[in-house]
Amino acid sequence: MKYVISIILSLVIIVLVSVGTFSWMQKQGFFDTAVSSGDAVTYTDLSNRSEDAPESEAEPVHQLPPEAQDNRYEEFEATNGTFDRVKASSYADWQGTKGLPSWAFDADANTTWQDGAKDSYGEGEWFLSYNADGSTRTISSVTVYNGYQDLKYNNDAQNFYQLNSRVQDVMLEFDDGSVYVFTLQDSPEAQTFTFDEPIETCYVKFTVESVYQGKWSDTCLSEIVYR
Ligand SMILES: [Ca+2]
Repeated sequence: MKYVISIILSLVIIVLVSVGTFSWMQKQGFFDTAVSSGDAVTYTDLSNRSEDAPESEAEPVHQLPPEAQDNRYEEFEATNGTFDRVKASSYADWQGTKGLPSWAFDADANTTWQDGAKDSYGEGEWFLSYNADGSTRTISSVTVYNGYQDLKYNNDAQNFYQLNSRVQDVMLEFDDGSVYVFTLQDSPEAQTFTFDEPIETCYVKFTVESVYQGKWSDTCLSEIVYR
């Protein structure tokens, strides 16, 4: 029994001495790292890195803009090729007047989009063209049929092309961040603009920057064709 008590006491003393020594060494800075005060510690957060993330020659990321998922803008089918969906910032839909966004993308120059902004001529209104499956297309040019083209409303007795407003300056945006601007003539003739290099993109955003003002503030576009 005496031996057992001695062993226990010895162990307690050893533990107390060890703890005391450790505390003293800690206070003396024995365990401090070699970083001197004032050095900034930097680290790389790996939590968002995927295993197969490309290193240097990264593939371009083709991502639709937020408007494509924004339910405030109605989605329409586009049937004139290249992209199969279109949204617009506004469109006319009131008594006696209708101008759906899809009518500027239906391969028919006699059907027409009209802007839905009641207190402006439609400056800043836009179309977003994309595919339902998010896939890309390679675009070399854009052809625009400006204004209200329907021949049955454009005759000697009346001229809806002149009465409505037409688009003047246009801005085009692509998913790689590139931006193109061009100026349309005030003419119902087809007008084509060709890019220096074809652009692979999952969307094109077409924004009306300025207009040729008609008697009415409704700005019209009869067809926009990306090829
Ligand atoms: Ca049309």
